[in-house]
Amino acid sequence: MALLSFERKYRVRGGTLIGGDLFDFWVGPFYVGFFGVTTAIFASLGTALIVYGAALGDTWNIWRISINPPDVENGLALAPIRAGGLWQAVTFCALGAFGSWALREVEIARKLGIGIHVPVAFSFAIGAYFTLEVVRPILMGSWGYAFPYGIFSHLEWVSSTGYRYINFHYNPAHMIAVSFFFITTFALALHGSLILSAANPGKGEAMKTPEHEDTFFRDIIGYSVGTLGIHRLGLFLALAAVLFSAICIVISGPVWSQGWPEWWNWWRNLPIWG
Ligand code: 07D
Ligand code: 07D
Ligand code: U10
Repeated sequence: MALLSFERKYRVRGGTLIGGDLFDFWVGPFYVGFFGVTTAIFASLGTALIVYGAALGDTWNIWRISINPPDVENGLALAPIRAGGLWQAVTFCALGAFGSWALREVEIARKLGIGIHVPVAFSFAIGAYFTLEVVRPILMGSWGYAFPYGIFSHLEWVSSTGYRYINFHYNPAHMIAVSFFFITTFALALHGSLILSAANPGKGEAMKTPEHEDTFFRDIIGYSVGTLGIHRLGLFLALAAVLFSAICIVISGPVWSQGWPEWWNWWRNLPIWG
């Protein structure tokens, strides 16, 4: 019940980006809005196209269903529906749905009078997807370089694309991205455990304060980033992980087409080794 009174106070009209009062209402727990309607249309259409693609294919095994992009030879042209055109339509729907979802987040943030940090963060994920499915294929001259929509098939794509460059671990941007993912989970583990430690000091004791949290880290490493600072840091780390992921894949092919281990020859070729 507490949540309902909260919702009555904060579920206000206005703040929409488009369409004024049209669709400015809720269905059950969900805010609808113009972009909720476009999300529902794109997501339903995209899902229906995937099911249609599965029906055209040779399996209903959920792990093996795959909607493949056109052959590399098709280049950047529109493809026949059974030869990659379906993949193109699904990609269009996916971008429509993800973009609509981000804009719906913006409208909700505007209603609440809060910042748009959440949609900005989501935009980085959309950016990585856009890089994989649109930017890199265009730079390489064919939709055939994009990943297919299937649970196992998209793993095959990651593996074969990795081996195409001999050992993807040698990609310097992949190294930075992987490290940022590791740092992100490390930071979240530290943050989650620190907050819970202050909230659960022991039976019968009062909850401890942010000063205790600060002091823990001053005592152990001589510095505390602060209670707001850790959230800024967390967001930065997570977004950097995704940004460097997008960089690592967009340079694979368009910028460097040999194996990634060879890229490191610049080190051996430094004049300082004599
Ligand atoms: C927990 C939030 C909930 C989201 C979930 C995903 C679908 C797909 C569609 C059958 C953390 C919902 C899934 C709607 C069903 C069909 C056609 C987010 C959480 C539960 N992958 N990937 C998975 C996607 C890429 C890679 C799982 C999407 C790139 C590896 C799931 C995309 C590369 C592994 C999945 C995408 C890549 C996975 C769990 C889009 C590099 C695994 C995801 C749109 C980024 C893991 C069988 C998860 C696995 C896995 C979805 C893109 C690599 C099916 C939607 C091409 C190496 N990916 N993926 O928990 O078990 O995310 O695979 O870009 O090992 Mg993938
Ligand atoms: C693209 C997801 C976007 C999602 C969106 C939302 C729905 C709705 C609905 C649940 C980017 C979708 C929402 C569908 C769902 C409901 C209701 C996120 C995206 C918009 N790698 N590698 C990465 C590691 C190796 C290779 C990134 C580790 C091998 C290739 C990350 C290892 C080879 C590519 C990463 C490892 C190889 C990558 C992925 C270890 C294979 C990429 C994260 C320990 C032989 C991909 C932009 C990411 C990339 C990528 C980690 C190993 C190849 C840094 C830890 C050596 C080809 N790898 N990798 O990008 O950069 O998320 O993509 O071995 O393309 Mg790698
Ligand atoms: C954080 C936090 C914090 C909190 C928090 C959180 C971060 C300050 C205060 C939040 C964190 C959590 C709750 C923890 C758990 C979260 C995760 C592990 C992340 C992963 C999340 C999930 C896996 C859940 C994903 C669920 C989703 C996306 C909801 C699915 C909803 C729908 C399908 C409906 C979407 C609504 C729309 C489109 C708006 C419009 C609505 C309508 C028109 C009505 C309904 C629509 C129809 C009838 C049409 C049908 C078609 C649709 C919807 C399209 C979909 C197609 C399908 C085929 C399904 O920091 O501390 O605490 O809590």
